[in-house]
Amino acid sequence: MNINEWAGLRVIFNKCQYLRNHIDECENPQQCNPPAFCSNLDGTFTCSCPGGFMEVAGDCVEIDDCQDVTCRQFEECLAGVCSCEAGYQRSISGLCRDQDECSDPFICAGSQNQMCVNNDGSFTCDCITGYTRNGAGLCVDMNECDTNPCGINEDCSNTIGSFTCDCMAGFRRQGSNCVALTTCATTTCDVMSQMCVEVPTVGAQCVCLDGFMSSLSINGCQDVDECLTRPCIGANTVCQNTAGSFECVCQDGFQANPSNVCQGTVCFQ
Ligand SMILES: [Ca+2]
Ligand SMILES: [Ca+2]
Ligand SMILES: [Ca+2]
Repeated sequence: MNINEWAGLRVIFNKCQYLRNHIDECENPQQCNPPAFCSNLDGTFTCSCPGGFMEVAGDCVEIDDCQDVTCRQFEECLAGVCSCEAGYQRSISGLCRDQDECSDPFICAGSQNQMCVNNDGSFTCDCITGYTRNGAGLCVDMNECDTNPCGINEDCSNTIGSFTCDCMAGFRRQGSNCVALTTCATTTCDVMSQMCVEVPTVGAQCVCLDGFMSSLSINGCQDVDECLTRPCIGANTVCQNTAGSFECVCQDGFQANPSNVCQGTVCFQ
């Protein structure tokens, strides 16, 4: 080996030394066990734990600031400090109490027909009465008639936000029931003073004929005494009340002439 060859070997040796000292072990992503991070050093490397962790038997374990902390009800320990759990807030007494999220009037205002329902530690946005949540998550009118909520002889009508129960045709409301309407065929009215009328949703009614008025004291209707209103204005006339009507007749001693005017009978003699 001549001097030049020797020099060449030294160059190669120095390069190997350099490369060995400058290998970046951290290029291997699995060099350290997460969450440890790798630091390349001259000829070596280290694995270090990040902040909040400590090395225990080669592993990084979270430093538990809460290990010796005992929190009260509805509290949780975060970084060694007791804070109210989500949904709770510190009250004047110093304890964590349920937060009434519903005190915010807009908390359920993102969608129509909702109301806020507060509960311990949380709240819900429920559909208001008469509405139900559809597949799209919206509160829409509930068709209550689907569940047949009405009684016997009643028809259900769905309305926006509610529903109604009305008597079927041919029935009328009597208290909480629907009863069949009466008909004139089975109703007896006073033939002298009344006539029968079938009123929709009411049934057969006995109504007073003209010249009669309803009366609680007699069965049927009572004759109107038209003479009380002095309807006879012709000279020498007098009013005579009749059942259902009245007549204007000549006073005693008078007679109707051909023109239907009451004249003293003495004039005809
Ligand atoms: Ca609450
Ligand atoms: Ca409805
Ligand atoms: Ca009369």
